[in-house]
Amino acid sequence: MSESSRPQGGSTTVTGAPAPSDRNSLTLGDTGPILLHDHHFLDQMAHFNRERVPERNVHAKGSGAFGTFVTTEDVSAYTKAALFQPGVETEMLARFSTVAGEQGSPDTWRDPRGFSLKFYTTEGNYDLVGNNTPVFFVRDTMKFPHFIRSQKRRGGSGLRDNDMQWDFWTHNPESAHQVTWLMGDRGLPRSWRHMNGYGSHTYMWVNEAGEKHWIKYHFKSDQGVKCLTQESGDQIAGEDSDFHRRDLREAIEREEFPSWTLHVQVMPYEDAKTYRFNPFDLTKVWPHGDYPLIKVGTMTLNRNPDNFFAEIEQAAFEPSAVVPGIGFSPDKMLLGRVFSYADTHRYRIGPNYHQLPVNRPKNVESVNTYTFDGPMAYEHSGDAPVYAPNSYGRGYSDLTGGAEDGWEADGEMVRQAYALREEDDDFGQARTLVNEVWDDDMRDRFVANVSGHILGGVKEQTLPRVFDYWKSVDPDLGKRIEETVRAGAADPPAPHPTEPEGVIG
Ligand code: HDE
Repeated sequence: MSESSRPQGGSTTVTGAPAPSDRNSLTLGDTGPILLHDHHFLDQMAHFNRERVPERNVHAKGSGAFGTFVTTEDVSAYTKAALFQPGVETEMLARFSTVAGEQGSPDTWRDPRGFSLKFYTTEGNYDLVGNNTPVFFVRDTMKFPHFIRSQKRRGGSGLRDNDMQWDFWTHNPESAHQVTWLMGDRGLPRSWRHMNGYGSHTYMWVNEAGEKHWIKYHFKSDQGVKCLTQESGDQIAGEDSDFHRRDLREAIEREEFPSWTLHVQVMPYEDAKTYRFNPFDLTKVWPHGDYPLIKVGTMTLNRNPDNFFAEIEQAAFEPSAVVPGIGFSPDKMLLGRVFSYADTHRYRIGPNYHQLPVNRPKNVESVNTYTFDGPMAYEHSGDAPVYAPNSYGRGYSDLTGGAEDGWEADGEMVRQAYALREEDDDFGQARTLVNEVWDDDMRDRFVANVSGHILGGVKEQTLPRVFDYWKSVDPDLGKRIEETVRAGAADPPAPHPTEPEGVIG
């Protein structure tokens, strides 16, 4: 096409000039070589070669939506955080995900689900990066890379391997509570709309008077909790690997905006010192009888992302993003995460990931950070002083003394698990879940799920440890699992009566 017949509204080059063609490269005659000065072709090809960022090394498959969090109750006795003051509405982003699967993996594989929230508050962004389970597999960050590798793929074959998973779990018996959760009904949610979210860790809240409390977050689905049977999950995985991503997007398109009610459990600061088990241990829940749920507000998702890459793939959630009135706790998992996330973003997205529109603290009056320059730096402070303190009027911070969200700690440097208290064991809370929370149908489905998973490749040498693990949770349960596995077939799952087929709950 000659210059004179260039279509109106055509594309441009990356530098904004009219692009010559998005259909034909520039060659010397119709069979000659492509010319090096076809810069538009070169730009297109070179950029295409770079158009992916690394996927998240865990939680790679997911999606999300924007919405609002409204604080409907008065919890100012516990926190001074602006977003949790009565009546405050805060713009937010949620991302849901599976853990071990890669970008293209099915949404309905059995796995915990990520429940990541970013609140764009007036005091800076607050990220609450939780899961749909209140507990986790291990209680020391040091174990996390090993745990994740055991859930992903073998070094040699590149295949996933159930034996590797059980080998890890049974060598780390503190995993029993979370594995019980995972293999139960809630290990396979019907959709992201039909699952609860948990902050999982113990966090600190600090009120205006400086008083501290330990808290746990619970986001209860207003859609109700619904789950899939293993059979349905497997079937859907083959038919529509994006089942959960599609469900959320289409629900919002239909204006059926999903919502969750936030509750917190609140433990007085001093209680933690003498509570009957370590309240910072991430493999444990706090009994609601001791610390009942206190309502805080409602989160509603009502806007789909306009662009998946910009707003979901480049979204960077980090437990280190806290605001005044919210702090960490001695949970060794949480403390490890406070480093890990920002660091993975620097690698995965780039050191200036905070400047991207989805990650910017957009509701604060101004950002005045002495972190500056580096690849793709966009926001800058002009000629303002680049050091602090300075005598040219650029502000800097200078808190000294006790941290308002700190806690007392003393002792020698050690490498050891938390000191054991009266009820600090690995199996007790898993036993309570199986025997006191579940009914017979749930237990039947659980035995079928566990046995089916074990039959999917767990080696003879691993099996005795697996049976002991479940017998430690409950002798009868362990025996049933052993018998089912030895018979070579998992019990058929209990019938599931509700709509659509295969939905429980
Ligand atoms: Fe994560 N986790 N994690 N995790 N996690 C990541 O951060 C990590 C843990 C969770 O939607 C990574 O941006 C360590 C618990 C969610 O973008 C990485 C430890 C809980 C997401 C990382 C844990 C989570 C991640 C990978 C051991 C629930 C998805 C990419 C202490 C309470 C975030 C990324 C999103 C993602 C590290 C354990 C939830 C590598 C070291 C416990 C929902 O930084």
